[in-house]
Amino acid sequence: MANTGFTIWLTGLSGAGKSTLSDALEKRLRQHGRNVEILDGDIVRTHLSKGLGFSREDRDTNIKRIAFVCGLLTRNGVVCISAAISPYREAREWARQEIGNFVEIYVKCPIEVCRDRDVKGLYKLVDEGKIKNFTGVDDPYEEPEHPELIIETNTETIEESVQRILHKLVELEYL
Ligand code: GGZ
Repeated sequence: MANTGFTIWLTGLSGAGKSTLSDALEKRLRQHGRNVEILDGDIVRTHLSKGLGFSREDRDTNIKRIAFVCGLLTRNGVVCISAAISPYREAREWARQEIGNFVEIYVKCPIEVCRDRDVKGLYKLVDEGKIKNFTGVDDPYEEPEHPELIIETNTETIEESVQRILHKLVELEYL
C-alpha cells in the first residue's frame, strides 16, 4: 500500500518526548520518500488554536482541530504526526473515527522523569503555583487502553523507538 496516508497520533505527558520522537520519525519517513507533516500541540497553539486554554473544553477543541487537519492531509496521502498531549480518551477516539488510518502511540514516561527533564521549566512553574491545571499534576491524563504501540522513553533510545514504530507501520501495511 505505497503512499497511503495515515496519522501517527502520539499521546503522552509534557516532557515525555513526543516532539523529539516526531522529529526523528519525520526524518526517517522522508527517507522512505513520504511527505510528512507534524502537528505539534505547542506550535498548533500559536496558530490554529491560538487563544485556547487548558480546560477540558479547550483541550477537546484543540484536539478536534488537529484531527480535522490530520484527516484532510491523510486523505491526500500525507503522513501526519500529531504530537499533542491529548489527555482524554474520548477525544482521541473521536480523532480515530474522524481520521480513519490512525496509529495511536502512547509515549509513556513516568512523571518524575518528565519533571526531572523539565525541558521548558514548566514543572518548576507548576511547583511554584504559577501554572494550574497541568496535565499529570492537577489535571487528568487518561492512559490509552489499546494503543497500537507503547514507547517507553525512559528505557529506550530514540533510535530504538523509531525502529519499533517503523516496524509497527510495516506490520500494519502502511509502509
Ligand atoms: C499541559 C501545558 C499546560 C498545562 C502549558 N497542561 O511540553 P510542552 O509544554 O511544550 O507542551 C505542552 C503544551 C500542551 O499543549 P497540547 O496542545 O499538547 O495540550 S492538549 O493536547 O491537552 O490540548 C506544555 C504546555 O503546552 N502547557 N500549560 N496546563 N501542558
